[in-house]
Amino acid sequence: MNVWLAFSSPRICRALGPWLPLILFAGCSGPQSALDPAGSEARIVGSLFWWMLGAAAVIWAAVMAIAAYAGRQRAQPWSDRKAGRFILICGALLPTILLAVLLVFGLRLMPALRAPGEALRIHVQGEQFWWRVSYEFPDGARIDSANEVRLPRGVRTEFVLTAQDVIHSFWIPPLGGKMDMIPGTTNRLVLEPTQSGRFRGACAEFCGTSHGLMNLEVAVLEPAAFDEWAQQRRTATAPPPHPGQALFLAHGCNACHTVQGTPARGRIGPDLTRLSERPSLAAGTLPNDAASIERFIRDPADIKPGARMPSFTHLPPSDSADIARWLEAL
Ligand code: HEC
Ligand SMILES: [Cu+2]
Repeated sequence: MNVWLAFSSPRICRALGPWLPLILFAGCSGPQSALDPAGSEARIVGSLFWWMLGAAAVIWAAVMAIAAYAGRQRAQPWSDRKAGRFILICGALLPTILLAVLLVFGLRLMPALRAPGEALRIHVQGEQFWWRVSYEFPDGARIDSANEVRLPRGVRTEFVLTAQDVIHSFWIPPLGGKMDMIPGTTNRLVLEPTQSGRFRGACAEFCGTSHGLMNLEVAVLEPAAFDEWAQQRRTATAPPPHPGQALFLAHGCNACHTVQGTPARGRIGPDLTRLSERPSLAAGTLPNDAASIERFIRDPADIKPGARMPSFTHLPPSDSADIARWLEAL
């Protein structure tokens, strides 16, 4: 049954109406909610939100009470002096005090959001419509990846944010506030995840046709698991032999993509080294399996309008299937 039809009945409307706002609370949890904090910065932002909401409720109630008081019927009109004092106190003094308290509260939270990061630094560059990711370790070693960040729990990690083409915005709601990614400028954001698990970020600045298909996978690992993963990635090994690798090179995919341990060294598109580690494909657009990889290779723009990868509809189906199987196993 169409649920909206139910709302066309006045009786049902009256019965359900008062409860409708509760439905909004369904958005208060999940891997992409700012109201379900899993990081120190998100907890600060979350507490600011609840205090602001509480203050707004108090202000609303006060304004309603003042309006009701001012609008009451009176036998005698107010004198100019009394009316002037009423406006001065209720219209200027009270709002100034309330807003000043909120301002001081907000400003006091800011230094904690600006504390410097620790050892790990992650460079993230916004692209149409994906994320270029490069981990920088204290010894200068680098790991390149795309569309996913892995973070050690409890470490203040510094994100170095830039953009390649247009303005994007980096936002992992459960971990902290958002930060613009601007071409020609470097912005820094420090986040400390406090819970391990999988979360999701999104581009928060309209950046073109597939802006809505630009998600970022986030995996917060226990520090030991993170170190183990980083160590594995830093010692690059060649993928096992597979006919897909030769086809990948023969069809020119290497012009844009890197796969470590192979001759593919392209830098225009996402790094595909160990693609199988990522939970999704094309920035959270498709599940990461051979069938989706093949679908994406044949016609990327069909799945992501405006994607900067040419379509490969001309490939013999057996070639695209082999390439997809090779990538799926990386
Ligand atoms: C002209 C450059 C270019 C060529 C050539 C190219 N790609 Fe891409 N590829 C891209 C770009 C750019 C993206 C990112 C698209 C997006 O998500 O917006 C991409 C994304 C992908 C993805 C998804 C990656 C991820 O992180 O989820 C796969 C898989 C892929 N390409 C495979 C291939 C294969 C296989 C070929 C050869 C048949 C190929 N590409 C040829 C530029 C290219
Ligand atoms: Cu974007």
